Amino acid sequence: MSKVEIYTKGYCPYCHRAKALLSQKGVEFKEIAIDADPSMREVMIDRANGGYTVPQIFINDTHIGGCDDLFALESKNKLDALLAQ
Ligand SMILES: N[C@@H](CCC(=O)N[C@@H](CS)C(=O)NCC(=O)O)C(=O)O
Repeated sequence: MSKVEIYTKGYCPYCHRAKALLSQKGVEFKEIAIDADPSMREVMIDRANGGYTVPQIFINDTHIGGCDDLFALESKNKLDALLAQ
């Protein structure tokens, strides 16, 4: 099963949308709430090569991007293969 990590904030419609898609697919993910632990914001920005909006999503340590990027993979039928790795 793939390792899925998602950096989030509490009030973030894009985060909710991304998590809903993953949940709908039955994917387990690790959520890192950067508002609960601000030091994680720096970690997120570093791992996301400067990406500072939430969510930032990683599958098996590969940076996927944000919610729109996740849905773009889904619409190209590429997400399931990544999640199956
Ligand atoms: N296109 C981005 C939009 C993400 C976005 O705008 N997120 C908002 C929160 S919902 C954000 O991070 N705003 C800047 C901030 O909170 O510092 C995506 O699909 O993930």
